[in-house]
Order: sequence, then C-alpha cells, then structure tokens
Amino acid sequence: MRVLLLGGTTEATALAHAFAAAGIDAIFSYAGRTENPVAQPLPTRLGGYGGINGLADYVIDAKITHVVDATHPFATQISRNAVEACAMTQTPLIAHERSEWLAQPGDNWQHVPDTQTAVAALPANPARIFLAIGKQTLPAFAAQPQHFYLLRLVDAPDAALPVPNAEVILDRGPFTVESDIALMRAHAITHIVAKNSGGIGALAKLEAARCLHLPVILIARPAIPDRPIVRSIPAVMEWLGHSARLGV
Ligand code: 3Y8
Ligand code: NAP
Repeated sequence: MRVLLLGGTTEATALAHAFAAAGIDAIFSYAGRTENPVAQPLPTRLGGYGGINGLADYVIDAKITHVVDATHPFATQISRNAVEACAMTQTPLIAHERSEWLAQPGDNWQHVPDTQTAVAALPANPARIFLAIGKQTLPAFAAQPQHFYLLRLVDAPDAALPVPNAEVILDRGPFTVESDIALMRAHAITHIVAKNSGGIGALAKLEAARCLHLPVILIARPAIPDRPIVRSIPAVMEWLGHSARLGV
C-alpha cells in the first residue's frame, strides 16, 4: 500500500501523524502555496501536478495505491482533479471532509453563495471588516473601498493591496477564541467575512463573533463532484485498513 495524502488542513496534518504512527507508507502533498508550510511526519511533495493528467501520471509513477483527499472544502480544483485522475487510473479515493458550521443560538449569520455576493452584502456606510478569508479572493473587495479591512494572511502580501484602508495581520492558525476576541476588539471590528470551512482550525472567529454579537457574512462552499466522503480520522484509517485486508 502507498497512500497519497492531499493535505493543507488541520485534519490532513492529524492524518499524517496517524499514518506515520501506523507505519503506513504515505506521501504528504502540499500545493506549495505558503512560504513555510507546517512540517509533516511524512515524505512531503510540494507543488501542483499539472492538472488531471499530471496527477494521474504521478499516481502511476509513484505507485500510489490509495488517494486520501484531506484538502480544504474551498480547494475545489485539486478535489475535482483527484476524482478524475483516480477514475482514470482506477485508484481508490476517499475524501475526508469537515462538516459545515451550523449557526448556534446567538449567532448573527448572513449566508451568501460566493465572494461576489459577500462583497455586495457589506453595508454602504463605512464599516470595519475582519476579512478572514485569506488573500486569493481579496481583489473582489476593491468594489467596496469605503471600509477599513483587517486582513489575516499566512504570508505577507507580495503586491499592493486591492483596498486602500487595510491592516494586515500575519498568522497561520489554528486560532483561539480568546485571541480572536482580543483581535476584533483591538480593531473595533463591526463585521466578519468568513468561508464556511468547517473544522476547528478556523472556528474561533465565529465563536468570537457570537461573544461580541457581531454579524458574520458566511460564504458557502463551492460544489465538488461526488466521491466517497468520511468525516473522521478513524474512518479514513478503517477505509485503508479494509482495503489493505483485501490486499487492494
Ligand atoms: C498551504 C499550510 C495545519 C493546517 C492549518 C484548517 C485550519 C489554519 C484556517 C482565518 C482563516 C484561510 C486560509 C485558513 C485556515 C488552517 C490550516 C487553515 C484560513 C495553511 C497552509 C496552506 C494554506 C493555504 C491558505 C490559502 C488561504 C487559506 C488562510 C501551511 C496555513 C483564509 C481559508 O497566502 C495564501 O495564498 C493562502 C492561501 C489557500 C485561502 C485563500 O484563498 O487565501 N489557506 N493554509 C497549503 C498548501 O500549500 O497546500 O502553510 O502550513 C493551512 C491551514 N489553513 O496543519 O495546521 O484546517 O482550515 N487558511 C479559510 O478557511 O477561510 C484562515 O484567518 O480565520
Ligand atoms: P485549488 O484551487 O483546489 O487548487 C489549485 C491548484 O493547486 C490545483 O489544481 C493543483 O495544481 C494545486 N494544488 C492544490 N492543492 C494541492 C495539494 N494539496 N497538493 C498538490 N497540489 C495542490 O486549491 P487552493 O484553494 O489553492 O488550496 C491550495 C492548498 O491550500 C490546498 O492544499 C488546500 O487544502 C489548502 N487550503 C486551502 C484553503 C482555501 O480556502 N482554499 C484553506 C485552507 C487550506 P495542479 O492542477 O497543477 O495539480
């Protein structure tokens, strides 16, 4: 058995530790999107594969027998590619997907389908927005220059920011409720924009928003093609164990 673990999430890191502890022959895969990704206890491959065919070629050349997609729910391209490449190479694929966050009593969430609608949902009058959605979708917010933006990024921006009135915080998470409450208070935040990422690594800001009675504009997950999904690390281990028992 040789597993390709498509990572980049808190759960992928936990899976890597479980694979290493179980002595499973596995390769951890990062897109190479950040400057200093968290070190993994597995041999790690950095960078894209060159689309579906590149991934299929890698699966064959590296003699991969199983693919585990533990990428982020908003990382739709790699997940689509994994579905196609595993079908082409007849390689078993499982996705570890986090459940969506569900509003709790006291939450003030406005659900929007995508980034553009999130921009349109911002108030007309100048406000103070905590944009905790990374940097890939920042340009869309140029349409609303009147606000102050608090941007939390993993790495320092490599180009001018698309919004004139912004402050950058560099942090990679996972985050805590206490630190997110302090951050929002210190910057007199009035609104939060977030992705419905699920999981625990990004949840703190929503819990902080509940404590501070702040509105959240929550961006829904994009669609990903059907594939087998599990919601827990033991379920991934069982899937692999099952396949190993059958000698797949
Ligand atoms: C490169 C690997 C771990 C994994 C940690 C999780 C938790 C912290 C929360 C906020 C939200 C955001 C962002 C976020 C979180 C975890 C997890 C998660 C959100 C790293 C990582 C990589 C990335 C890529 C990065 C994106 C960006 C998104 C920041 C490592 C730290 C906003 C998503 O600068 C860039 O280009 C960053 C790009 C994709 C989204 C975007 O559009 O900008 N993640 N994040 C992975 C790779 O190269 O393959 O550097 O160590 C991983 C983690 N990010 O093991 O501890 O599991 O969700 N990541 C979002 O959820 O909204 C931050 O600030 O509150
Ligand atoms: P994406 O849009 O789905 O993928 C874009 C391209 O990046 C893919 O087609 C692939 O390139 C490459 N890629 C993505 N993930 C990869 C991986 N784990 N290993 C190797 N190549 C990968 O992905 P994204 O949204 O940019 O996310 C990139 C990484 O950040 C992923 O690992 C994801 O788990 C992590 N992450 C993303 C978010 C988010 O909000 N999007 C949040 C937290 C963590 P090729 O086509 O060339 O193969």
